[in-house]
Amino acid sequence: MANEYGADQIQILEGLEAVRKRPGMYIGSISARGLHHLVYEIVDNAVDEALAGFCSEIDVTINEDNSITVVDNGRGIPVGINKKAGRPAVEVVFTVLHAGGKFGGGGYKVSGGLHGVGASVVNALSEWLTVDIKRDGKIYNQRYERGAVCYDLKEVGTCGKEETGTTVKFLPDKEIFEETIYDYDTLKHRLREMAFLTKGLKISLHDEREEKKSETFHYEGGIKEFVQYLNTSKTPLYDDIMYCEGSKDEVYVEIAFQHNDSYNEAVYSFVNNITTPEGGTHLTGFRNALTKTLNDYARKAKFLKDSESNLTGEDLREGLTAIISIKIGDPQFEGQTKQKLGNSEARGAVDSILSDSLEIYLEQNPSVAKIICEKAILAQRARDAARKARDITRRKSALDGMALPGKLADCSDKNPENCEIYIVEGDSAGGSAKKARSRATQAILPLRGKILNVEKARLDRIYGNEEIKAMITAFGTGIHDDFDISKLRYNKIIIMTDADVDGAHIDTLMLTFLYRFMPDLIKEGHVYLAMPPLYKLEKNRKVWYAYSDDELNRILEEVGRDQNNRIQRYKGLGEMDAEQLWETTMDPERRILKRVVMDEEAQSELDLTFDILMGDKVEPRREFIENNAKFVENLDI
Ligand code: TSJ
Repeated sequence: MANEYGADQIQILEGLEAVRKRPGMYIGSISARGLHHLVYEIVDNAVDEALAGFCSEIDVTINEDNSITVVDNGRGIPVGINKKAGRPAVEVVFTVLHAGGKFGGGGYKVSGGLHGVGASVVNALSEWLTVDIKRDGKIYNQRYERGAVCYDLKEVGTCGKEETGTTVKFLPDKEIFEETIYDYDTLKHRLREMAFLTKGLKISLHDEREEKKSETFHYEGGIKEFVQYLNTSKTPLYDDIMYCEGSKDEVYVEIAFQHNDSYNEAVYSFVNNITTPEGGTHLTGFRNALTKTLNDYARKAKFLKDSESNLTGEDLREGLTAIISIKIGDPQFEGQTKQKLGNSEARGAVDSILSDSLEIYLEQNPSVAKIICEKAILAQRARDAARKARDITRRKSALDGMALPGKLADCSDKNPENCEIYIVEGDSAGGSAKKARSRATQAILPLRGKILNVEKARLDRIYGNEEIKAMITAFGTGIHDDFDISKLRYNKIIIMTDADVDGAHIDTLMLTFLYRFMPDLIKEGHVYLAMPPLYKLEKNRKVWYAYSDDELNRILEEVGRDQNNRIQRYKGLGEMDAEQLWETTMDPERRILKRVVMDEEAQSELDLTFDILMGDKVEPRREFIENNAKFVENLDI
């Protein structure tokens, strides 16, 4: 080693050794999540340079060996001797823990934020890391292995004087990480978000592995374009995207929003470019300003009469897509997961900046103001109607004890532990299922046609829907605040639909309803999908059922592909008689069920996966199950 070993160097190695011993403490996890964090950490440093006004482009490459290269065209990390450490500043950046912001040149340090742990942590957790700096017409280079300096910073060439920038290349350490393969889409998602949050900054991503890919994200409009992007598949209620920015009490605030014709609120908040899913003071400030300013306007413009009550925040945020992005010097995070912003000055800053601009905007754009107020007034009415409908159902169930839906063929066993309910698509399949079932323990509830998409309907329509009302009363648990899982009347809720596209769509709609209104049923593992067979094969008076094309081929291999084979393709449950339906899909001894589960690792909560459960007597389907166990249905359509 070229450099001399003093007390300082030993301390440094001890510091980075602590990172290697407890990586989770510094990057959260050693799973794929932590692996990707390494990239964000390095990119954050380059974004800081952009925020300081000296960098316009960042290039990220996943190399063939899953190492990562990040290049920026900033000023280049300083190479001069840092007085305190007696080493080049760049070496300090990569070898001293928490050295990130020590010599910052003003502006906001993104990397000081929520998971900003500094480049030295990335270095400590990399098999190797190299840095190349172009500055003052020279190119400098240094290499590290598992955090240790390989050689002193050296000059390796020259370049044009105005040519400046930093290149960092690193290979995550296989001794540390459980997963070392980078996922293109994960990086793409975060880099696009970064580009939206930093207007004017151009960020490119390249994949140099087998399937070569490349994309560039560059938004002059910043978060205004972010809102436009989020509303791409929606129908905006007006053309403008409201935008404002400003600073107060050393908090820089940027807000963009636009309403669409849906009923969902999609408000995302960020602090120093990091998402705050649990909100905090900045979100509170946003909500206060929006509610107060719009109510003041609605009264002044006589959309609300003196006798009428104020529009609630919830009403005003129906169909709202918004981005709130603030930059703050010393963010304080609170709550159990330390993800909720606590700085009180952020509340005031967001509130006053939005209130001032929104008031002026509404005055100048009365047609937009009118649309927003009218949408909220409709939402208010729907909410009142929904409350009344809910009160009626509550009173009903209190009076009649249990008024079960007429279409339900209930089971006779009254112990929920033994009972299951089949939700069946269509009256005719429902009829077969009623004949086929085991009366003691299996209840049948036929549903007519497609069920309501609860993502696209207001509460009053949802509560008024016959199919949904029937399910709610049959399950017995109530919904939302009234939900009580101990009242569940069936241990298994089994959705049984045709094995075709329409059936899959109905499954999705059903799961959306259950996920939104009774998520605990899914969390506690009470929800299942039935698996009807796709084919029936008859030969010499013997019968086989196949649940996939692969399985059909396998059976054909076994029994021989003779002329006299009779293969029937089931197009729907209705084509099976009661006996066949029992044998293939409902008999607990022989059926296959998929249990719907929430995927803990998945990025979105809405990702549901399936565990597959089999009847006891079926052996040859194992392969099929292995092939399908990873099936994921994304409900966010
Ligand atoms: F994190 C990191 F160190 F690995 C890293 C830093 C990685 C990458 C890709 C870029 C950077 C980085 C750092 N780009 N630009 C900078 N800028 C500075 O460090 C810098 C430059 C000049 C001055 C100055 O005051 O003259 C100050 C700073 C902090």
